Amino acid sequence: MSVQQVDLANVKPYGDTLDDGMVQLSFSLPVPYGEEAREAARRLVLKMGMEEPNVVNAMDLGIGYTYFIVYAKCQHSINYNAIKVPKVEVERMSKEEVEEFIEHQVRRDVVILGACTGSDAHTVGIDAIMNMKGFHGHYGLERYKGVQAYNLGSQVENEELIAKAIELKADALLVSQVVTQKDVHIKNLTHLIELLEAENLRDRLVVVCGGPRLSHELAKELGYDAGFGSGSYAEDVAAFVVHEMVERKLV
Ligand code: B12
Repeated sequence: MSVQQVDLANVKPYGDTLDDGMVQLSFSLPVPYGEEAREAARRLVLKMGMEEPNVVNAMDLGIGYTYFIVYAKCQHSINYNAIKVPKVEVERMSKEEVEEFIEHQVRRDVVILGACTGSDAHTVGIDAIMNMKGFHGHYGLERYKGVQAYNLGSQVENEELIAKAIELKADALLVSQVVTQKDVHIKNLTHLIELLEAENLRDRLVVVCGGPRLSHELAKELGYDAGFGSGSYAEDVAAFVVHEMVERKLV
C-alpha cells in the first residue's frame, strides 16, 4: 500500500480519505428539539462556510434547547509550513537532570511557591505540577531534591501570594489560572505583575503562569517569564525555572 504524500502547504481536515475536509462539530441551539431544530443546525453549518452538512445526532436538552453533532466538509486549508508558535525555549530535562543542574549550577535549594489565584478554585492543575505524586507518572516538584516547593492551594489572593513569597524568600512563583470566563484570568494575572512591580520584586523572581487556556505568548504579553498549557509536567517548568535563575544571575 502506498502512503499518499501530505502537502504541508495546504493541510485540510481528514476523515475518510486524505484532504476530504471532513470535520465534526458539536453545539447547542436555544430551539426546541425536532425537525426544525435539525434544519436550523444544518443551515447554521452551511453559513459557517462548510459543505454537505449532515446532522448525525440531535438531542433534546429540555426547556427548549437542543444539542447537535454535525458532520460537514471544510473547504479551507492552512499552510502548516508558515506556522511559528512562540514556545518556552529550554532544553527538555528529566527530574534527575534538573536535580543535577541545581546541585552544580544553582548550588543551593530553589524555593518555588505555587497557587491557583483569585476566585479560581481549580487545584488539580497546580497539584499536578507541585504535589509529590505528580501527574501521568511525572513526579511533582515536592519530590525534587534541591527544591523547596510550597503549594498554597486555590483561591489565593495575589497579596497573600506575595506576602508568602517575601516570607519564604521565594525564587519562583507558579500561578495557575483555569477559569477564563469574562477574561478573569487576564485581570488577575495582570494584577499580580502590577503588585510585584510596585513591591520591586518582579526582577528578583521567576514568574510563571499555567493553565489549559494559557499560552507562552499570552504569558509573555502579560509580563510573565513563561506560560505553560495543557500537558505540562513538573520537569518542564522546573527546567525553565532553574535555567532562568542561572541566566538572570538570581542564584
Ligand atoms: C474538576 C473541575 C472542577 C472542580 C475543581 C476541583 C478542584 N479541586 O480542582 C469544581 C467542581 C470545583 C469546579 C468548579 C467550577 N468550574 Co470547573 N472544571 C473541572 C474540570 C472538569 C477538570 C479540571 C481539571 O482538574 N483538569 C485536570 C488538570 C490536570 O488539568 P489542567 O488544569 O489543565 O492542568 C494542567 C495544565 O493546564 C498545566 N497547568 C495548570 N496550571 C498550571 C500552573 C503552572 C504554573 C504550570 C506550569 C502549569 C499549569 O499543568 C497541568 C498538568 O498538565 C474542567 C473541565 C475539563 N475537562 O478540563 C472544568 C472547567 C475548568 N470548569 C469550568 C467552570 C466554568 C467551573 C465553574 C465556574 C462552574 C460553576 N458555574 O460553578 C466552577 C468555578 C469555581 C471556581 N471558583 O473556580 C469551566 C471553565 C470554563 C472557562 N473557560 O473558564 C471548565 C473548562 C468546564 C467547562 N467546559 O465549562 N470545576
